[in-house]
Amino acid sequence: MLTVYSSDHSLHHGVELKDGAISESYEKPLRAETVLARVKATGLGDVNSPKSYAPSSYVGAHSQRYVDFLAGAWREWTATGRNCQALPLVWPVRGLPGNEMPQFIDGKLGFFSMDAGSPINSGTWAAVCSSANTALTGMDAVCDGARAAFALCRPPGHHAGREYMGGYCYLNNAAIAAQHCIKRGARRVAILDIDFHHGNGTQDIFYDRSDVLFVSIHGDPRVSYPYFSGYANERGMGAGDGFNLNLPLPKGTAINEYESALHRAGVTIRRHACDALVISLGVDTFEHDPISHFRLRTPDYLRIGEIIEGFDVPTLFVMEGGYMVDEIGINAVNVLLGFEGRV
Ligand code: Q9C
Ligand code: ZN
Repeated sequence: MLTVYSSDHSLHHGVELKDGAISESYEKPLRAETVLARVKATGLGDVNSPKSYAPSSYVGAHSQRYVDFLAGAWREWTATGRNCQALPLVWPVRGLPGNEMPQFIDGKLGFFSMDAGSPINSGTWAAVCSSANTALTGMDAVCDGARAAFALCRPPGHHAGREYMGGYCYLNNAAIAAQHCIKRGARRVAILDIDFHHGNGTQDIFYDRSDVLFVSIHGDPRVSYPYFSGYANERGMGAGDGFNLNLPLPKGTAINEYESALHRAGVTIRRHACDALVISLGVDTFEHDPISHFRLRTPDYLRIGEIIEGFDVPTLFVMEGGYMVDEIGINAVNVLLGFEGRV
């Protein structure tokens, strides 16, 4: 299958607040480079650069004012005389009114974020646009008739909501691709999120819609990030009631229980009778992932790809998380090889 990739992702290299100190983020450029190397080593298929899209292509999944904030954040931050990475430090929690967008950058950072996991530096916006354009280019290939495509996106996207960044994410690449597919004439799209973490941002964007089904398999939010969403009773609202399915699983989940959840997801996806399927492909479900708690092993990813192929829908794979860099390439590409029957 076609892979879409740009080295522009490396313009973004963030920091992480962890254990009371600041360090290099787990979400680093070597992740995408390792996946690309494995794509080439296995001969998965052609590797194309993303096409350019106007930032208006991101509106729909996101609000105009949020896209404007991301585009201008670094300039507004450095205009205050600071040259370090920008991180939010104050949030409108329960009990604070929090409805007014602040004018000053420090306030905007909190207004448009869910946590301090998405630092902004000089290259962030260029990398973020390139990542979204990678997903859009992959979706155009699928809309033009490809059985499948792989958008090797970085930074990831599934924690980014309609109006917020967080969890290493800025623009929601999978949601932007799904929205683009609808805009190109699809009646129904499904998004299946197999990253270890709940795809809270994707859920947020489509929660009140019936045209885009969202299904997520993830670590139980009672004990895993993002903690405040991903529970089974979140089923959608209004027209979207019944079009959001969360399948939380306990810490330590291995392939047998994971496969059962994947088959449950498949039943709901088939019932949706969609024109296209987007897979939020995180491989932080791996047994040795440094920040996650499932126990999937390298051959299990081949099986996951085989099962997804059986859903029988044109499919765009969008790279999300996975932080065990040594094995991120083999695990992610195993899903794609499994999909292609190369097992
Ligand atoms: N010490 C994605 O996988 N940090 N984002 C959790 C770990 C946030 C993960 C705390 C993890 C975000 C795309
Ligand atoms: Zn994740």
